[in-house]
Amino acid sequence: MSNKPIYVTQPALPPLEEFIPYLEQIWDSKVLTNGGPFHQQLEQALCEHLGVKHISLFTNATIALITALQALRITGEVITTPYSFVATAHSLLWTGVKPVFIDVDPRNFNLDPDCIEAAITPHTTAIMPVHCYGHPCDVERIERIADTYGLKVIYDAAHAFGVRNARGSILNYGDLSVLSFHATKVFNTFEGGAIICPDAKTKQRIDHLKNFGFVDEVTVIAPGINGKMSEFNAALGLLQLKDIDNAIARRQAIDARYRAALGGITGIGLLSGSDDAVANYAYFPILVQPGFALNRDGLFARLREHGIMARRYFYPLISDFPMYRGLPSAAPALLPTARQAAQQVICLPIYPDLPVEQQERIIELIVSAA
Ligand code: T4K
Repeated sequence: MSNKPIYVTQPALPPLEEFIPYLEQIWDSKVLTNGGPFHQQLEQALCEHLGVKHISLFTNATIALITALQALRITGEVITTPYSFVATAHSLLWTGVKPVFIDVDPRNFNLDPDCIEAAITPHTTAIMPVHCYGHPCDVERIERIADTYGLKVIYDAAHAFGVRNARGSILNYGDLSVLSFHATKVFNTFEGGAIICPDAKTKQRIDHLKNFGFVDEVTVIAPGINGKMSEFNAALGLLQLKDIDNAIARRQAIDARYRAALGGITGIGLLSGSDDAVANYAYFPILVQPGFALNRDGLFARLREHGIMARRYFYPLISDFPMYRGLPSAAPALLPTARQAAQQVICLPIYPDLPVEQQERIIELIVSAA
């Protein structure tokens, strides 16, 4: 067996020869960016595939989050989770907004709806939850709270490509949702992202904001940014979309194998995901709890010694980074569940091309350490 390291993920890529005709079209037309034909086709194709009304493509999810906040003119304070990738909170600082961290739900590590109301102040304008690992937030409760207090909701849906509940796409909840198409995500365009929005007027504003605020050649309506996805990335996205169902099915098989093998081990906790959701199997987090022979970092080190480059997503908590830890809401005592999750979690490798023998090897390393 190869001794090559096994990473937490590896991007799915189409056969190179299938991409060449797309590149030829770009070379022929010389349209490289600024809303060209592939950009428009991918927006259309994604709306159909995901079951959403409007999409605006971006260079990455971080710029999309910043633009989403700008589009809705969010100011003051935004309630969010400390248990996420740092880009979630960074988007707030970039727009001059104060993040207010609250604890997470122990069942799925998403924003705990029970903690939202106590965090609302006269300065609160919005909630920014994350569908962590692609597991849906309690969207109905968040909607009720937001409606009661007149707050906007922007979902960081970076992990949630294709995820659905009984009513359809999870991306249709809230005022806006933001997807990531980064190389490490279920659906990738190398780098990329998107904002999903419910109405054409909001999409138009977002489209202006991602193009410096230009409305026409001589009119600029806001200090927008350059967030446009290029034709190269959009063309790749069209090709990637053809294989996405197969890619997710292969992830599902790995998820099932891990669950069957690891579910019964004392001291290893698994997140159950959501009952009624169509999942995307973006990540496979395990929790190393008291009762297991090694602590989390012990198991993490054991895996690394054997070339298994699992990751501690999300450790450290965002609220522990220097630019956040002075905030009153970052106090460790206020975030016990998030803190425990960050201390116990390891995300195991999961990606469509992960060979069965490697899956078995990872399982064996954990089982034999128990
Ligand atoms: N919100 C949330 C909740 C997010 O999770 C993220 C991103 C964002 C917002 C922002 O989205 P973007 O602005 O990125 O669109 C990675 C990704 O860079 C980041 O996109 C992702 N979340 C985060 C959870 O993971 P790192 O620092 O762990 O990536 P890296 O380079 O260590 O990659 C992990 C492994 O993947 C590597 O060990 C090998 C493999 N890999 C990676 C890349 C980049 C490849 O095989 N090929 C590749 O090209 O952050």
